[in-house]
Amino acid sequence: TAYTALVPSENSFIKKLKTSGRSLVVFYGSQTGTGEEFAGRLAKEGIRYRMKGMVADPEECDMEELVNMKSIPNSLAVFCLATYGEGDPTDNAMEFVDWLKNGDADLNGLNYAVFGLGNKTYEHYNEVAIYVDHRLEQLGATRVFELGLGDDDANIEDDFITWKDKFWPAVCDFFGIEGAGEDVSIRQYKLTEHVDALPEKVYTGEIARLHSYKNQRSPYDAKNPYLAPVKVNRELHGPTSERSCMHIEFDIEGSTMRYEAGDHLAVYPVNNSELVNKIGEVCQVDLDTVITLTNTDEESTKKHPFPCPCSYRTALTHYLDITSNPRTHVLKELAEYCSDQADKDKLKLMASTTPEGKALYQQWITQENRNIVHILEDIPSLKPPLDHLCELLPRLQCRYYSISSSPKLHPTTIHITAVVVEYKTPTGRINRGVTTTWLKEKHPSDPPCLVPIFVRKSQFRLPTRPATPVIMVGPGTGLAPFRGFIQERDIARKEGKEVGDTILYFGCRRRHEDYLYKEELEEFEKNGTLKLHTAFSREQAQKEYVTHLLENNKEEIWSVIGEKNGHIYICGDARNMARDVHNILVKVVMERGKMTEMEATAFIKKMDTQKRYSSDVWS
Ligand code: FMN
Repeated sequence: TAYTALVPSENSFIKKLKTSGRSLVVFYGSQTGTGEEFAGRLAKEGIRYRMKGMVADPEECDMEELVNMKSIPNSLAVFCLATYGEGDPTDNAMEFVDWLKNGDADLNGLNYAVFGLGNKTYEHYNEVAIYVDHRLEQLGATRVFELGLGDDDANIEDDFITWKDKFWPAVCDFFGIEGAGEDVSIRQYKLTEHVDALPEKVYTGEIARLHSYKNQRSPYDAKNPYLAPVKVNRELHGPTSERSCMHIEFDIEGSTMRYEAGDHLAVYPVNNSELVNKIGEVCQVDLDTVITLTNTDEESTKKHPFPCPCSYRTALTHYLDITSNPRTHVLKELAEYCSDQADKDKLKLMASTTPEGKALYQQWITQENRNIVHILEDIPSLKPPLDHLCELLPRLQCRYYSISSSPKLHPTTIHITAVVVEYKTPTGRINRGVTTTWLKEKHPSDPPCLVPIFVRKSQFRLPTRPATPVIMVGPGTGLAPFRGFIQERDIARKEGKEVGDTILYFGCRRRHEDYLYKEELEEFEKNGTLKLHTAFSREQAQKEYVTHLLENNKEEIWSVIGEKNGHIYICGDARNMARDVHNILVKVVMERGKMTEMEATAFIKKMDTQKRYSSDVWS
């Protein structure tokens, strides 16, 4: 409105920068916290170069103010931006990117740099960062340092620190800053211990609103999850399988929660109590101490790193990620708390960007897969204050699962299909997936086991007209969303609607071992709802996968996608499967559609834009 243009609002980052004597602002587009963490690290490091920095969430800022950045002398705006889905910005950067796209702001005089967060297994690798970097220049801004791209499939931490190492000298060059200051670690949060905290004022695991788990109020979302009772928890694998796959049904009756087949279910997990206790022992702290961590930067919109006040136990159980491999800046800050010089040197080396340091981090942290508990165990002289550790650890994230039911058949329950993650690390330890291990123990009971969940809408949808034929490629738990799709097509058929072919490609190791929902699928096949193609990779000498079946069914594929304007869906955790399927489709279109490779690729691309070619893949 005209108002905000005249009077700097709460959301004026320029005003904040000016009143606190800062010249560096680091914006982040982040969904699961990595981009936010990187932004925080950059803002903090600015002080070494006499550029006092501030982190900012574009969703909470008037981004139009970028045109006025030049009113702050020697100022710099950095953007740490993740890419999602089909090359989309994160929720919090959506509006900003739209503004760049649709507007024609004059950004002359704005100095900037962009670091992108992405994953090479996705087709639209780092598209948001690439676009923003290019668009800012187009609008007249000055690129101070080249675009950096982080690949979360390889080692994004390495990509980031390598970029950062060259970024700062370039910034110094650009602004004529001479010599870096001391590399001192400054605490971001101040500790308060509460001796007589009133229990009703203390958070016990709520994501945002105090007592939100006691008095639940819809609508439910990421900040306000619904505590759903577990109604069913059943093993899907046969007794000979060495793995476990759970079919879980959450009760949503009376919650007003709605979902559609193809949506995702987010689950907030809880950390294992043995790991939590171990940290308490090493740090020699009573985990039931109630604390508040308060940001020392008063301008920051983030007052606390997690809901405070809460006990250390709550923080370590509900709010902090204690099972991932810690990033280098955590090791660097922890190094100061080693009483043994050799231990200190080792941590510092791992946090450095020297080739030896990177190699050691790669081996000792990444390959040998150590989490914070393993590090504390293996470096006995390391005794960090627990409040500092809590400041450094990243937030525990919710996990997303493809919903495996249709609301048309199951209006009051949401189903998921999840493999229990458990493996031995090179140091002989057993690592367990936080969420699946926790869910494994949740069975129907009275009182019920409650799990904090919310539904995230997806783009993964059946065609609006049931008459449109569909091909679904879903090996392993990639079957999940298709179970919902098939249920929906079955209902349409039983209602007497005209339903096009519903074709499923499913694959697993052996039919008696990990063939998920075998009876259900065979029943759908028998009643005429489903055409089923199965590949059992380990039942014969020659490995057979769904991709092999696709290669042998070119006629059927072309009939669906070429002749009947049908849809094709791919889902699964097979890293390269989506690419393989894409290549096979190009071949099918070339052969059956009599097109050149270029025309065939364009044909598939068009299916993509028409939402007739969708994938829901994870790696
Ligand atoms: N990276 C890409 O480069 N392109 C994508 O299209 C893309 N889609 C993603 C979709 C999902 C569901 C997930 C979980 C990740 C995707 N990624 C993609 C990778 C993320 O951008 C990457 O992991 C990044 O580090 C996340 O940053 P954040 O923690 O700040 O949200």
